Amino acid sequence: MLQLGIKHEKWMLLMTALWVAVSLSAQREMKTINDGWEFRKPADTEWTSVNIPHTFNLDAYRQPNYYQGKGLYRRVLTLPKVDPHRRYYLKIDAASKAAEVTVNGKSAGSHAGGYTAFVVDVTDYIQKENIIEITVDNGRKDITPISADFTFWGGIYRDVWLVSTPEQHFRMDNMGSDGVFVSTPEVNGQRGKIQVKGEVTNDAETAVTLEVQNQIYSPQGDLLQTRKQKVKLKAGETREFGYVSDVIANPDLWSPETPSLYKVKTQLLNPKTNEVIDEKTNKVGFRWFAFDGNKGFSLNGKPYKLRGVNRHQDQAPVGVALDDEAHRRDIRLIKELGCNFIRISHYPQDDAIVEMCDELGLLAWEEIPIINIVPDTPGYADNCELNLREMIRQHYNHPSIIAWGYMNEILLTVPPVDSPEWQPCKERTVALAQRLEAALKEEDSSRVSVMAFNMTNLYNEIGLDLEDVVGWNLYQGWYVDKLEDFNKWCEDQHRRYPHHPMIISEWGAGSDRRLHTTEGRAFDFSMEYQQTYVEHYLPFIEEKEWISGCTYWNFIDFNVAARQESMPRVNNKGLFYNDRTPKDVAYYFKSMWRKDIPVLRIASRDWKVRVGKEGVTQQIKLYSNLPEVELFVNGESAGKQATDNCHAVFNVVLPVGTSVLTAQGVYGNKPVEDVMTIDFRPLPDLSEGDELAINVGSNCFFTSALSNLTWLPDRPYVPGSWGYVSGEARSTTSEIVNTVDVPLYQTRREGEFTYKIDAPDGNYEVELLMADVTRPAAQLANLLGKNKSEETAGETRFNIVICGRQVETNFSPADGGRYRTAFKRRYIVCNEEGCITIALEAVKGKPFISGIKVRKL
Ligand code: GCB
Ligand code: CA
Repeated sequence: MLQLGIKHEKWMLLMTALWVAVSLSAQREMKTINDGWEFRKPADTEWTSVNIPHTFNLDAYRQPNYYQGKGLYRRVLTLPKVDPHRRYYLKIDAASKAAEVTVNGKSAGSHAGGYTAFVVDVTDYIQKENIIEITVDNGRKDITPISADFTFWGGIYRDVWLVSTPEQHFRMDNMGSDGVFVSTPEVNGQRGKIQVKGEVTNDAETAVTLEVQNQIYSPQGDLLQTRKQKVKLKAGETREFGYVSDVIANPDLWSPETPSLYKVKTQLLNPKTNEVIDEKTNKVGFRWFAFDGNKGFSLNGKPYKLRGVNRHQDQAPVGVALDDEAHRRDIRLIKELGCNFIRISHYPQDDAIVEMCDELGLLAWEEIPIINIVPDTPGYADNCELNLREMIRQHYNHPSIIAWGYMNEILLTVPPVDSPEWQPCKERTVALAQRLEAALKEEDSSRVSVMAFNMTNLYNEIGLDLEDVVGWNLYQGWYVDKLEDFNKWCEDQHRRYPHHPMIISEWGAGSDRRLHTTEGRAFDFSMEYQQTYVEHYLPFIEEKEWISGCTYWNFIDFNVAARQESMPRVNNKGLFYNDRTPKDVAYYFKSMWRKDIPVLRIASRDWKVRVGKEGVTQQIKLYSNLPEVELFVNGESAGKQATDNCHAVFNVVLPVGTSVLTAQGVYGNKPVEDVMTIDFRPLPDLSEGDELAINVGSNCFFTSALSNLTWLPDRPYVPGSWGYVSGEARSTTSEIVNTVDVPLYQTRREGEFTYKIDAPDGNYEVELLMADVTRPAAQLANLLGKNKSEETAGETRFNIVICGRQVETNFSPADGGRYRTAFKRRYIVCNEEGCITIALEAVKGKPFISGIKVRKL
């Protein structure tokens, strides 16, 4: 009896276990297999252990020519059992740029495209013990992008899933999509209908009759409608299903302000047992929109300005190997800034991004990366079309998406229009655009198509104006022309093509936290010029109703391995630093775009150490959406000011040392305050042993991130002080090697000139900083030839005379081929004249210096 009892218990346990196993395994199962991978490059002999998301391009943080080629991944995959009545798949959310998958040595599938997901059916290869190998290749030239201002990170940098389904399931081989598509064929304030379409596959060897059940839930979670349909499937058959729901009266509309989401649960049922065989849940937003060339954008019947940013996906130190929570964090930050729109640039991004746009309320433009030029490479156009269709099918169900894009600045690097290469290039480009436009509309006629143009009218002239909405990438006052030319460009386009709706899809200026100025100018990379630039553009965009909206370039400072400028390998036009802390300028946008909360910010977090003459005023800027603001320095009011264009600038005298700045305003009846501390240091006093450091040739203060020493902007000599006599200020965007203080060496004074520094007599250490940039580096096309004017012929040779003594004779800073290489030399000199003079005498070419530092011994 006792024995039997135990047996009985065991049997019961076994039955329970079996029952659990059967009922669980009846449905789809999905889990990540991101852990436990090994990686090597073909040339490596050793494997290293890695987790996914992973990129093999952290070298993009160090060098322009990052690795582009193959990367090998492998992993052991052990299954407790393989059920002959189930199907097994690998879903890879992104492998850049191409991937080949083998299971147990047998080829199971491949994919071309680095930004879209793909599914590989591994049912025929899978066993209990498996070796999965995935070879990726980011060097493929037949897969877009082939030229662009960002790093083509290689690797498996989004999730890898193991999916198993019963033999009947929603279609799995539909371009990485869910196989179930939802839309709102009818939507207005009074009525809404939901359409569900999809396909069911029967992988069994016998025919079956199943049911598809769709259930619609309200945003509050109430079940509103249930509809069942029969689907008869022969062995091996895939069959469509679809239905349009009954009317949902007075639907809760989706908008960025009210992101109400209905839910559609689509289930595949066994009609006899009612058992759920497969299931997909999608969220649906009721919203409609229109673009109009004259009236701009409208959402749910009302005029609506699109306010947004472009978003790249990288973050140091992991490159693009970001977890979902990092993607979601970005959408939160963008939303918090007051955006209602995002350009998911320049490529499809993680599902977490679009899901978050739906949830938090951001309208979205998503695009595939066809950039700068359409190459004449076999297979390229086919791959582009594939990637476009994949993007649309994979993200079709997201109400946030309103626009699909497929080309960015596609005429940027084309051959000149009077060259023989132009005609075939033009034909290729227009043909691809036409092909993609047709594919896009075939996939989804409920969204608009967009293309981003750069600053030439050629697009309109050769037939590239075929898309519904044009995005203009405009950089007047940065790469070219003056700030006012931005307004002129937009007005001119609107006058000539009034029916073509327009978004300002890019506009931006670079900024580097180490550079500050009171006289900002294009390409000085000061934080202040970036502010001037955006303060000019944004009011115009806001004011013109025929501009549908904008996306600032870019949300963050992002990695471009090949970019040079002040921060090599970084495009620093971000509103946020790459680590996602906001720059001061972000608060301008927040002040402009958020009216639901008070915004008041002392815009000097990026410039917390000021150096200047004692008693001379410093400018302190406040960004605010309040009508009036007041600033206090150490508790004393510096006055009240009305804000204009969401800012006010106070001129205040800061005492030496640390001061507390307090900004105050009123929102409604509530007081609002912002507080920060700022340091003020007087100009260096040589007789006190201070170091006088001069950023020769520059309008900017430069504070070294290493020593914290501030290099002062250059200026003409006046007695009693220091400065240059004659010469010309010049700058370069070329990368300078052998230094971290790159910007110091990118500006210089050139010509036969003298530098004079009034100083008490005595012995001094005089340090000269130099880097020969007469041979500029090759630059990205995006810089629009910014470096061309710098080219000078031949080498430079000169003599240097300090305090009457010739310290260098017939000297060439580029000796030994050291072009674009930073170096410093220190000279011990004796000043007997009350003034240290540094004279440059040309032997050949134009002499120059980039920086001067003086210290009394
Ligand atoms: C552009 C490109 C973008 C660049 C940007 C820039 O027009 O579309 O990819 O990063 O300019 O900063 O130059
Ligand atoms: Ca300099």
